[in-house]
Amino acid sequence: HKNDGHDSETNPNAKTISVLQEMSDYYTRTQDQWRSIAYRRAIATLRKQDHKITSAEEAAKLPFIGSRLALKIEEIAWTNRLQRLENTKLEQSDKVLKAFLGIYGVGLSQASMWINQGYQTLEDLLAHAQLTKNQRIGIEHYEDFNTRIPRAEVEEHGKIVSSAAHSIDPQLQVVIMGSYRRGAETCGDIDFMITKPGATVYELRYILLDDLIPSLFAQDFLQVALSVPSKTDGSKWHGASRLPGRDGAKCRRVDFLLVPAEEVGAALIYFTGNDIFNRSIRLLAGKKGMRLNQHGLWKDVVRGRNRERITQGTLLEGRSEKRIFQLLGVPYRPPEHRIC
Ligand code: DCP
Ligand code: MG
Ligand code: MN
Repeated sequence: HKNDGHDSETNPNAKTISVLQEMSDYYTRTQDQWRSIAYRRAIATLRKQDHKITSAEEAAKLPFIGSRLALKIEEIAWTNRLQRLENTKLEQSDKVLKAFLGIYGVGLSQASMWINQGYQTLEDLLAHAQLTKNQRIGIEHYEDFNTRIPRAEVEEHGKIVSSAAHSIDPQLQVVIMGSYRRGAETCGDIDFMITKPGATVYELRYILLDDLIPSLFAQDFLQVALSVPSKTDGSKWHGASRLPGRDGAKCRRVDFLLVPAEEVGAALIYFTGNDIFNRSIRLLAGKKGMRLNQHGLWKDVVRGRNRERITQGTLLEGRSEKRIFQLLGVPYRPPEHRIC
């Protein structure tokens, strides 16, 4: 989840937060955006409290917590559960939706389409639905891809990728990003940034596609490719890896991001996340008349009538993560604190 397990033992409102998070996820699935956001805001408020909130009266005085949410917080604090959440768990349609959304690459529209077509289980889909190659892989690895990866195992995958990279080119740098860089105890997938001093993304693509990926397949480390850049376009490779020669080792989702040296700072911010932190820091850049993306921080972006971008603008900074924070006028936030 969004909190990377930081709340789990330490936060006095951990239980309340996790129940409210489940409610927010439920409303996201049912496309009730307004409620989903209301729950997320309440969670953010609770996370900042230094003691357990046990009464509706106290809860209602906090920012972003209305009287109805306050009553729910009281109910959770006293009973360790929320009747409203228990009710959602009995909804058959939500169970199916949840299951289908757990397939790699499947979003709400695809999942709802299958449900409307009458499919109820993963077995139904495998037997009767028209599936893409990736959807089939996603279902075949359903359990593995939905199991969190312990931090120590992420590091083992990292060692294999680094040593393959270094034997191809000692100048290649491999950094583990995503929830791992934020310090999470367990990760949903393994995110690698691949960079090399002076190299363009064009050059990195050749190294990845001609050397690194084949070498990792040859070691029986990579198992499948899900999404691959072409020789001329793209900077992301998605697939799955498994620690070779281990009985019962799980197949893990892995992502590679190719980053030219002059974009490393912006890529560090983008690929460290989390996704909600990224949204808010990009919004902040926009408010200050700048634009932040995975390539850099830009100024003087020319926009048309409908705010559509006409020019890229001028690059202010791409190389240094700290400098980007500085130019945005906000104190540097270490990765462990980029959880929203
Ligand atoms: N990212 C983003 N917006 C998205 C998806 C990703 O900004 N829609 C960025 C922020 C993420 C990073 O890419 O932190 C890596 O994406 P992951 O989906 O791998 O997410 P995390 O690594 O943060 O979490 P998990 O442990 O679930 O993989
Ligand atoms: Mg990740
Ligand atoms: Mn990822």
